[in-house]
Amino acid sequence: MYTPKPEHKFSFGLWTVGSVGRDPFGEPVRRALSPVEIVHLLAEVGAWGVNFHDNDLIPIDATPAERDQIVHNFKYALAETGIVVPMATTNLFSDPAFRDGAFTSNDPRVRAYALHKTMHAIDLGVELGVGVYVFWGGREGAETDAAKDPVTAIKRTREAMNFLCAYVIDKGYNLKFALEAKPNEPRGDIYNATTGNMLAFIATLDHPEMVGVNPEVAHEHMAGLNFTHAVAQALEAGKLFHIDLNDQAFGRYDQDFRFGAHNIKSAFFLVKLLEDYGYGGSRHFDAHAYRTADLDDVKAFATGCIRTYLILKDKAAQFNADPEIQALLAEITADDGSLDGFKGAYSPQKAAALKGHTFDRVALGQRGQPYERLDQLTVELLLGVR
Ligand code: DIG
Ligand code: MN
Ligand code: MN
Repeated sequence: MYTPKPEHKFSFGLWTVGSVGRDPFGEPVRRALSPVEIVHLLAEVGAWGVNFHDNDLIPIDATPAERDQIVHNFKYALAETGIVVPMATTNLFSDPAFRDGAFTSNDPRVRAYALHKTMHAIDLGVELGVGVYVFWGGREGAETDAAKDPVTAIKRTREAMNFLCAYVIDKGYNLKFALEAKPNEPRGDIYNATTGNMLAFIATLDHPEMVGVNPEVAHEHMAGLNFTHAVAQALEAGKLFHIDLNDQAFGRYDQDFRFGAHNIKSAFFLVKLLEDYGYGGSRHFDAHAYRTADLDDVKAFATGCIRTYLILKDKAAQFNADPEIQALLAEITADDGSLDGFKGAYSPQKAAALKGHTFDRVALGQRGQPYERLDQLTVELLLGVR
């Protein structure tokens, strides 16, 4: 019943199931898997797609011959398994060259190198058939605002994005950009900290139509925000080009937990939103197994991400078909049509009539709503007793 199918579009980055379990306080605990091994692992757990940073696939110091061999072997594994490559991105955060950022670095040589590296990574992504290119500015930030004028940082980011949009247009690539926000870590503060910031920033670009967002559960939770509301705003604006699914306790460092592992209720409302609105993009799990996991538990992690999404998809369908829940929603949103004349676009006549209308304010304040009953029914549905 919860078996993944290609049409579910479940994808994982090479860096997710390939995580060796390194953290700021500990060395790797698992053997590094090759991209080919990861493709086969993802096929085994029923994934549809695999994503990568340029250097997840091609080591930063690989020779052209080594690059070609790696790409050849990767393409062969993709052909063998039927796994596709829906998204790619650039690692602009690991190499020491990016210690003070990439596009926002105070060093113009680093800013130029970041564009150089990104163009080559875009070419590689297009060669492998990606349709979405993600930008996560992990080092685009500051520990002291004495070092960088935040207005200058915004202008540098815009200059880089405009240049790269123009590159994609010039090359005739069929590619969309998705900007991923995070409030902090690894920098003390990261610019464009939330999905809302990114939506505002996109509107200032030369080609905003090419650029959307890639919201991540953990990153909005780190900012103390309701992830479903962030996704709803992106969806409503036609800017939800990709999504990073995982889980995260509020007020913690970026935990990148298995989807639904911490807050099943918020995961439910997110899945309900995506399914109710027919989101057609990847369901990308940007998460990794606990450091305590061995390879079998890594596979259980990936399977768990998928199963939880499918179970919650089923729960959302149950919610939409539950007679008691739907009756409450009908009651809550009831409209007798008596004020229909005031709805919709403005007109001077409508404004005059509305200003002249008499409201019983006291009566308006006396109406209660059965939200406790509704939420309890939702909880009981999630607990499997409805
Ligand atoms: C971190 O959440 C970032 C990187 O993993 C990657 O650049 C991006 C794509 O999912 N998410
Ligand atoms: Mn994250
Ligand atoms: Mn992410």
